Amino acid sequence: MCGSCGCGSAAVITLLPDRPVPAWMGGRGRFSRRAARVRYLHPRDPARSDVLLADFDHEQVHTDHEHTHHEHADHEHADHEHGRTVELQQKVLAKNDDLAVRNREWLRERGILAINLMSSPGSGKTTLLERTTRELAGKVRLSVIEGDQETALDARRIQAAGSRVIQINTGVGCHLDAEMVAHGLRGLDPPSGSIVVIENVGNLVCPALFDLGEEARVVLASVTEGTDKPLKYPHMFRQADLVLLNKTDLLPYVDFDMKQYMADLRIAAPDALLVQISATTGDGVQAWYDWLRRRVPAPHD
Ligand SMILES: Nc1nc2c(ncn2[C@@H]2O[C@H](COP(=O)(O)OP(=O)(O)OP(=O)(O)O)[C@@H](O)[C@H]2O)c(=O)[nH]1
Ligand SMILES: [Mg+2]
Repeated sequence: MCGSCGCGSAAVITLLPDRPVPAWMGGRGRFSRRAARVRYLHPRDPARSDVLLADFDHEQVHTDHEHTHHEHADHEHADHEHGRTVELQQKVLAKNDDLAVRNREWLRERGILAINLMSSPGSGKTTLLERTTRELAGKVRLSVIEGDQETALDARRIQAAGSRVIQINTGVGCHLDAEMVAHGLRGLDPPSGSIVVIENVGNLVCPALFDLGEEARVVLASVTEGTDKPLKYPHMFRQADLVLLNKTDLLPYVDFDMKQYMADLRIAAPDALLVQISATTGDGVQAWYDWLRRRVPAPHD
């Protein structure tokens, strides 16, 4: 899991004896500081775009790791023959879950539905959201939270397509968390009766662990990633309400076994709906639009 921020709280890490122990695990290595920034891009007015809404870091979270480490060092560190095993604490995830509950309440009180869109890097999340923005304009009120380690490139694409958008840059972090999304939601201020799609940082591992307060989870896979992903990344697929299999226009050119994929997905995510799409050509996207439209919440007065 993500060693940079220690978010894999239940992870067991084995350090080889000749490697320096990083500071957050009690060694003298460099302390890893994780910053996050939230920026707003107005859909039409560049003068009101790129406003820095929040600039915060997660030093406290890391300090908690350190603190816990020193307090419980005797219990948690076991010396093994070939290394040192450290069990990290559940604190980060527990704190995140509390904040996610608050996000969910915040959204429910306002009649807003949030969807957590997750995938590997480059599966086509932003391409799909650009098309969705254009094709559902005037039918569904949509806004987007963009999560990337750096740049506002994806937010600018969404802005150009016409949706309200907030970019969250996670620095070294490899996933969004509920605190970042809370900042993003307040900056975005989506209207009642609308949908917010949260494009998570491209990563098939860590985002699956972090509840953001969403109502539904969508995993976007693509045929160029290979057939075996549901079995190799079961945590990501297990929690999906909908799996979109993208880039089907490339099926004639890639080695992808659709029958095997469907069978494996049934094992990893028995209840997930599978929809085959091409975000580039638009094939199959109507089923995604129908799925979205069925979930539009009633606006509050
Ligand atoms: N052939 C084909 N290419 C696609 C399709 N969808 C996206 N792409 C291409 O895939 C590349 C990555 O697309 P993005 O939409 O940026 O992917 P992403 O998941 O948002 O990427 P990250 O935000 O970096 O994780 C781009 O070159 C897209 O043009 C598709 O359905 N078919
Ligand atoms: Mg993207």
